[in-house]
Amino acid sequence: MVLKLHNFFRSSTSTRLRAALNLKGLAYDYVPYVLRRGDTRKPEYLAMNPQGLVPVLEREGGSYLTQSLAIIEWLEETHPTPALLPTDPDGRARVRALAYMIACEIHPLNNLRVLGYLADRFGASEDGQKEWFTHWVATTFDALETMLACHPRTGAFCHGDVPGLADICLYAQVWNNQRFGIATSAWPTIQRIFARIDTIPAFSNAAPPRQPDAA
Ligand SMILES: N[C@@H](CCC(=O)N[C@@H](CS)C(=O)NCC(=O)O)C(=O)O
Repeated sequence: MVLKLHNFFRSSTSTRLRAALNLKGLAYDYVPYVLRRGDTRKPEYLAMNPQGLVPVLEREGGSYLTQSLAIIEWLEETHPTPALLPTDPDGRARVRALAYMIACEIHPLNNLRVLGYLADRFGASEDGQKEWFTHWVATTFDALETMLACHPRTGAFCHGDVPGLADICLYAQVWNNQRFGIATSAWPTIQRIFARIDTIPAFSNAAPPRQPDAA
């Protein structure tokens, strides 16, 4: 199977997908785009993904998958091992809840186009955008810290001692936070889990600075 990953080194949704592909042991061709230059607004990109967002996973024969979590679930179904979700329904619900806290409650509010709209439409300064970004991270990370610190199924990773979907989302978000100067030390359990995840090559090789288009 030849896979092409259309992505951007600093995009956290791209980091998620790179980590998932690496964990599944799937090779891919890396196709970089520069978001601020408007690469993903060009007609040829919109033909792959009318939303103009990264990542897109192109499969042999030129069919495209969009939305990082949907793509990761597709990977999980087509390449079940190693599993990114637990086998029991309660465990799956917990891992999905942790992942969605980041993917649904933080990322959409802090996306580049949202920050750009705040600046263009409401005159938000760089400091104002940073305050907005930090507010929405802290709102969810405070709750995430409690949910991780207090739950008996939290282990070396978000759920037990095997990395999975929640760790993928957490890892990518912490990298994104660092770009905005948000230290993880306020959330000790998240910090501990991030440090553990970062020791795994499938993750560290997916990190923004390791990508070919990193500045
Ligand atoms: N929910 C989508 C979000 C994709 C997304 O927002 N990607 C960002 C980069 S992390 C993007 O392409 N932003 C371009 C923009 O905001 O203009 C997913 O998980 O794939």
